Amino acid sequence: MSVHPPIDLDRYPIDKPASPAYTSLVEKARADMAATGACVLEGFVPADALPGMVTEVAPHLDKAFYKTKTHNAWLLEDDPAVPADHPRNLKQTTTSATLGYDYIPAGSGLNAIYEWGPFRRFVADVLGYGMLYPYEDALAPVNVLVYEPGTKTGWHFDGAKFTITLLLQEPEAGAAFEYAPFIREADDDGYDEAGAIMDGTSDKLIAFNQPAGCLVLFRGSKTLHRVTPVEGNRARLVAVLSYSPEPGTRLNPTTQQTFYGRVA
Ligand SMILES: O=C(O)CCC(=O)C(=O)O
Ligand SMILES: [Fe+2]
Repeated sequence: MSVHPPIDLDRYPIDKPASPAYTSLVEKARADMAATGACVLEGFVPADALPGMVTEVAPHLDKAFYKTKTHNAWLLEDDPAVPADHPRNLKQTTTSATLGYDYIPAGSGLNAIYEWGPFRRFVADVLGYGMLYPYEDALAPVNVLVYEPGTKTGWHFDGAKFTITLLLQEPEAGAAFEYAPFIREADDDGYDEAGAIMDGTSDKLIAFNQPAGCLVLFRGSKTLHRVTPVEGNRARLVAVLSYSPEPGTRLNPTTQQTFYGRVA
């Protein structure tokens, strides 16, 4: 039995990989990734499917890991070789909460998208991987980040090479996704550029408000990014879907503890 995933396949024909429409969709997405470091697909989930997807996760949101985390943008221990006001050690605060995969209901719309082969194929084609694999981890494969009013995610680079987010519920205001691509490269930690972004003097910053149903792909390990505080009364709910270029990827217990506040 296959559960039909809630994706607008007329607009995004990822179920027809041999079609010219698929080829041009992937080409456009790749060009956007190359030019801006991200690919933004509005209306990926049709508006009429979103309330149901929110209802599926809503009863579990109190199980998310609510915390105030202080970190630097590299999500590493501070570097004692440079001062506290060096970009490498600048303090960031993250107050968004993370719901682990074990609370995403089996058979939910989110899981239907995550498990659907053509979705994974599409993401791999856009990012240039021959194949991608689901995480084999109790907590990491699909998360929902809960941004209660006033909460935010501070400047950081992700540990994973690429990140996929799907907005389930928009806040009334605030919560801009701000990012600067191509900052950290294999041969460059990107301290100078990151410093300029964090002190507001860079012209490399791109900002947008992700509407509900919008899928975003970006290269999180090279892209400095944050989410500004949610304003108004409605929480921002965003799903994060994680795949790996290698089969069998799981988090170590320390990483689980850091991101989910527990080991599973
Ligand atoms: O909330 C978002 O849109 C991005 C979250 C994020 O950057 C992260 O969880 O690493
Ligand atoms: Fe991130």
